[in-house]
Amino acid sequence: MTGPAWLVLPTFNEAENLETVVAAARRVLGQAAPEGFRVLVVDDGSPDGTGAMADELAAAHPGEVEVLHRPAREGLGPAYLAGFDRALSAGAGHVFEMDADLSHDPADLARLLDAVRDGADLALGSRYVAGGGVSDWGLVRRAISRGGSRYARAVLGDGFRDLTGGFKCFRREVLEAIDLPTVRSHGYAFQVELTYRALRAGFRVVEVQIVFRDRQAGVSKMSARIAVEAVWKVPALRMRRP
Ligand SMILES: Nc1nc2c(ncn2[C@@H]2O[C@H](COP(=O)(O)OP(=O)(O)OP(=O)(O)O)[C@@H](O)[C@H]2O)c(=O)[nH]1
Ligand SMILES: [Mg+2]
Repeated sequence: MTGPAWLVLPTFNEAENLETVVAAARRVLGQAAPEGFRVLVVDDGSPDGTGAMADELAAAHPGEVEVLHRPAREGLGPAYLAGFDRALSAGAGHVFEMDADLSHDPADLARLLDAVRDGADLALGSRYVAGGGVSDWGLVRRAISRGGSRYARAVLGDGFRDLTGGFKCFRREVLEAIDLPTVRSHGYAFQVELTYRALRAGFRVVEVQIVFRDRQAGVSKMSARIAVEAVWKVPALRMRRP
């Protein structure tokens, strides 16, 4: 018997998306996770009131929704690390990562969990395997994302199609084994680094096709700094290979 499934949902100014994404995640996990589930919103003091809204959802759905408030915006990586800590110490059996802007379809949580139940240690939502894709992105954004994944694949040489995505399901043993306190990356590099560490530790990683949808509400937090970090961090991961 494994512990409940925890969904870690990092938010920065997602007031327009939060209610919808939490409701959908509760619905899907309520069906898909017989061991129970928890939605953990990790908010970095969003000025648009996302944190207060998350508190209201937690009060309305005790035992299903919980909030971790962090005082300042520190980036996606540190928010996830804080969320993983909370989930693991509360006894999570599986831990999900998912964007809160509805780019990731909460319905796919069930398929990621199935992949892990079928024997994977880590399931990656993948845009670049058969059946996966990206809707509504322009040519430039598509090219940057595909190029980023090709780059990570070439440097790390692992054969995975989509290494920069942030829709994942981990067995708790993976997060326990990969020495989270020493992870320092923030954006896309954070996603590459976690997967790379899991592979190096000998875990079985599979890709599950997903269709990524551009955010319909709210503002993107992607920045040049995050992309630049990935350009130098990915080879740095490789160099640390024992
Ligand atoms: N807690 C926290 N969450 C963040 C931070 N930066 C981004 N997020 C959240 O992480 C998820 C992904 O961020 P996005 O802004 O969608 O970034 P993106 O997906 O790279 O960019 P778009 O495709 O343009 O939306 C969203 O749920 C954001 O609200 C941060 O510094 N702290
Ligand atoms: Mg997004």
